[in-house]
Amino acid sequence: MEVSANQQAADLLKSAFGPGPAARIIAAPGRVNLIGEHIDYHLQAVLPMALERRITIAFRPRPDSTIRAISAGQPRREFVWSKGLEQAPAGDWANYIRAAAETVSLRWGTGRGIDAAVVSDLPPAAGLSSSSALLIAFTLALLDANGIEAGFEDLMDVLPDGEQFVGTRGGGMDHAASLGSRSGHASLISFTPPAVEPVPVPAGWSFLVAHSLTHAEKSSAVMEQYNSRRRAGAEALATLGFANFTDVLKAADFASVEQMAASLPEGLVRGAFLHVAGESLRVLDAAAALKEADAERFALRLNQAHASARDQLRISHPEVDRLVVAALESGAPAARLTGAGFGGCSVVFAPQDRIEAIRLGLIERFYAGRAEFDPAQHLFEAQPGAGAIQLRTAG
Ligand code: NG1
Repeated sequence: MEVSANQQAADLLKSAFGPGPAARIIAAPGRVNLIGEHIDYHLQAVLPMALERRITIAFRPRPDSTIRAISAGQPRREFVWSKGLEQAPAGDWANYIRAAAETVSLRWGTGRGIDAAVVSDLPPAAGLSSSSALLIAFTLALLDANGIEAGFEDLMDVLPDGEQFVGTRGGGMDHAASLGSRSGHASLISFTPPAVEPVPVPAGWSFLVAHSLTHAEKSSAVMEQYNSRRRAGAEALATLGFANFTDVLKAADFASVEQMAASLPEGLVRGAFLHVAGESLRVLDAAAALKEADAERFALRLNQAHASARDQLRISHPEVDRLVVAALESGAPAARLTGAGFGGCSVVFAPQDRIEAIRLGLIERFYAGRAEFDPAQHLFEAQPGAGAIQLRTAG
């Protein structure tokens, strides 16, 4: 019989830290972004969906302020929760736990620590937000252990900043999707103020997540690449005399965006402007197509988004491009890189009745002969899952 993630986490907790009161459980899912890359930090709407894959934490509050954590395949970590925590060395998973503790203490103060055990079925460094899910799950566990109630708005106020403890100056997409998604729905996320509009995924529409087998580890080099795209967008705004992209887009369409871009010098700054403004328009159109179940228009916007990420913002990777081509050649109407880029996964859009043929086509065209290929981790159908808030209410 398959052991549930909750049970696995509870068992790990007991074996690592000994028997005790019943474990409490918190789960936070990863997400796949359908469209809207590198625009959340410019406060433009994005369209991800939460996955049925998640980080699950079994935990017990402690009488003191020590935090102890264990995760399969990771070294055990322990520290005293105080204000102004120092970072652990780069790449250490303890940084996500420290980020959660620091996030809670900046807003609510320090409190009781926890013993915690983590299990995950989310592939790491794949652009599926495993790191944000870890941060969210620990934040919720610490709040729960201290009897603090925090709603979506409170959490959205602190989590994106909390993530910066680990080093990326990202936006709020991952946190909003992981917290506020609804099962069976994609999430149209806006940021001023943060809000999630659940949009039902039409019957017969499917998405495959396909890993390029190139890891977009948030190493300092990848982080610098990510942050440089953010700076390029800001520089374009400053050059054109706009305060933000919302002002750019007030009465803009694709043609006027091109016109504005023409006065920018050629290169990354122009590319970032074209990408961010164009992608913001594409997200709204793709969301409208999703609501109308217009698969052709939806696919067009996804394919355009990949071309823009590759050619304008330059965040793709040759292996991701090859994977996207393999998906299209296998009969998918659309495929694009998903997440921060520079490796990681692509999302493939396909009618349900073609999914199996596309999966087999990808194996033949892209994964054949790759010893590291593990279908369960690298090529799976994404089911639109519940966010942490819905998972919690469901008990
Ligand atoms: P991933 O793919 O999880 O590294 C990052 C950012 C998002 C967003 C995307 C690109 C973090 C935590 N996440 O996501 O906010 O900007 O890149 O669309 O920084």
